[in-house]
Amino acid sequence: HILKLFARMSIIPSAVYKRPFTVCIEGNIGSGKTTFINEFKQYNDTTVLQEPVELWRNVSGTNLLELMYKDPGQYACLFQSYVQLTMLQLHTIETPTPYKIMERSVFSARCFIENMKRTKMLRPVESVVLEEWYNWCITNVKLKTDLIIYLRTTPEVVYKRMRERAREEECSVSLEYLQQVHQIHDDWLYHRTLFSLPAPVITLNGDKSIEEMFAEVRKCKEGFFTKAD
Ligand code: DCP
Repeated sequence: HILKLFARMSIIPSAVYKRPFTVCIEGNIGSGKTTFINEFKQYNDTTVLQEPVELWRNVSGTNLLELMYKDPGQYACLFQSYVQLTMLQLHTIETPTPYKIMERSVFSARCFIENMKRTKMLRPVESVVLEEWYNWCITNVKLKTDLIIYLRTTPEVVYKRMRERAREEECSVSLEYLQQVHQIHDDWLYHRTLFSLPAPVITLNGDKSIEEMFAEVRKCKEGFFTKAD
C-alpha cells in the first residue's frame, strides 16, 4: 500500500543524487518517531537525523526542556526559539547520502508554537516574533522536503506511552496537552485545514505495536532504501 502511494507520487530514487531525498517523520509526542527512524540506521545510503532533544536538555549546562515545562511563562518562547534554530541546523546540514530522514522539522515546531499561542503559554508578541522568524526562514533558507510520514495516533495511546517511558521533564504533561498537540498535527497533516503542506504526506497508524510498525517500515525500506552490506 505504501509503495503504491510512493509510486503515485512519482518518488523516483534515481532523481535524488544531486540533493538528498528528504523525509520528515512527524507525529505527536510519544507517537514512535524515534523507533521508526532508528530502523533506517542500517542503510548506508541514508542519513538519519534524530531530533536534537539532548541539545535542548543541555544548553551550556541548562536543561531548557525542563524549564519550558516547569515555567512556560518564562521559558516557552526561549525554548521554541532554540528548537527552531536546532531544527534549521538539521535541515541545512550537508549529508553524504542520497537519502536523508529527519525526526520532526521546523514545520512541525510550528504546531507547538500554535498550541502555546492558543493556550496563552506564549504572549502574543512572543508568538509574533517566532512566526516572523519562521516566515523569514521558509522564504529565505533552502528547506527542501520531499515527503512527510505522519505517524497518526490517538492521544490516549501516546499518553500511556509517555507515562511508561517516564521522561522526567514530561511528568507534568497532561492528556489534555497531548489532545491539543494531536489536534493541531491532525488539522495540519490529516484534515489539511491549518498550515500549508511543504511536501506530500503519507499517514501511518502510529497506534500500532512496534512490531506492526516495523512491518510498515520494512515495506518503505524495501522499495526505496538500499540495505548496507
Ligand atoms: N517539544 C516541544 N516543542 C517542539 C518540539 C518538541 O515542546 N517544537 C517537546 C515535546 C516533548 C519533547 O519536546 O516533551 C520531545 O517531543 P517529540 O514529540 O518531538 O519527541 P518524542 O521523543 O516524544 O518522539 P517519539 O516518542 O515519537 O519518538
